[in-house]
Amino acid sequence: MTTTAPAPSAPDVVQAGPLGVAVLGYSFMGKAHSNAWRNVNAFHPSPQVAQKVLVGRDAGHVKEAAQQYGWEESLTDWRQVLDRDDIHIVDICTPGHLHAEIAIAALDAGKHVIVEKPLANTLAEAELMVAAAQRAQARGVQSMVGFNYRRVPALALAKKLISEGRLGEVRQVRVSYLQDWLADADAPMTWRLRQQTAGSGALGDLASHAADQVRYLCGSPIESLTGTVNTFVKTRTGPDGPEEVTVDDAAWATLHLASGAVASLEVSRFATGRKNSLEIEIYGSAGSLSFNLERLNELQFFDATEHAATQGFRTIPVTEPEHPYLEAWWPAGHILGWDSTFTNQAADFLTAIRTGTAPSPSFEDGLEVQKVLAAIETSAAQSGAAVVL
Ligand code: SOE
Repeated sequence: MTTTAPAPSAPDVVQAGPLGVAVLGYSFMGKAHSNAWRNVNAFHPSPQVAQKVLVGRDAGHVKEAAQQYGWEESLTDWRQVLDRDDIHIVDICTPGHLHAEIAIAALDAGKHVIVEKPLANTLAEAELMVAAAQRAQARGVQSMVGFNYRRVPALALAKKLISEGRLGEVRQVRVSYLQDWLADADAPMTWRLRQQTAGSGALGDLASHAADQVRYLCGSPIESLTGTVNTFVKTRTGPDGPEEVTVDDAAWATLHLASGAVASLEVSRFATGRKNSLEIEIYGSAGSLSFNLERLNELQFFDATEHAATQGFRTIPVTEPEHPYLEAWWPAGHILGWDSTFTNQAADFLTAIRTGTAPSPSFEDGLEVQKVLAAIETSAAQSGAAVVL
């Protein structure tokens, strides 16, 4: 008797020709993602996209933004893009409280979905999103969470060096992500300071990147942690007068990885003078790496296997075509900026869609980061007690 394996289900989505994109949200992240979709055709040869629709709540503002960022049209209702055959990719750059509803509806409608980090505002939402992503994946519909710093060439190189064993056994990691845009106590209320819309403060905004980098670079799950959070300015002026700040301004944690490595994490939007300082140091038995986003074309490498007389941290200028992502860009020595990481991210997502391979970081990765954020909050609420993830 012969058994026939079930035929793989045909993807619901078009795999040839330009892929139509809709971006939801047109402020900071919507602008960064729009710029990526505009540039990806020019720098990354294979996948072609068409900038179809920009969606936002304010008809006048979104129309203006759509014209400025190169979109064919603008809409105010995200549901309309789900009914359209010319939209293949939905890119969600809205405040966090809308991520789950939109992502699940879009995946169920057969659209490939990319969601800006953090994946969701709560663990429960993130779990529902993972379930929707798994249902969609079975139909060839892809999803990804936008941790764009995985697409910094120097950090992708760091990952490669660690994977190749150039650092030996990784034992210690220090990651800090410091900004100062809230240090002024008179800075106004925004959606990022309301738990209802943002989920959390520096945790979701910055610790999500930091925790993702720890998981990505070390290639190991985070098993347990202790943490604390703080809100320095408890009231801000909103549109209707004084309003309570319901999220953290800064957070700290010690993370224990399954590999045995230990990482310290510190994030803040109150670090006066630090504008966008993501610093990562990784110490292994055979070498160390150090990176600062404010010098994103450089990676510091200490090779402990070199002769002691000539040892020392040296700067690798990460601008060669041999380095990750850079063959698609400029000649050696011609540096990239923060915006290029989003273009690299768009290119990776498109390649995954074209080749039918699961993109990374997945919604599952987003969920794992969400667990870290929730555990830091739990630990903080229990006076720094250890929390197992
Ligand atoms: C704001 O703090 C922010 O834009 C984050 O939301 C981004 O993820 C980070 O890349 C830069 O800072």
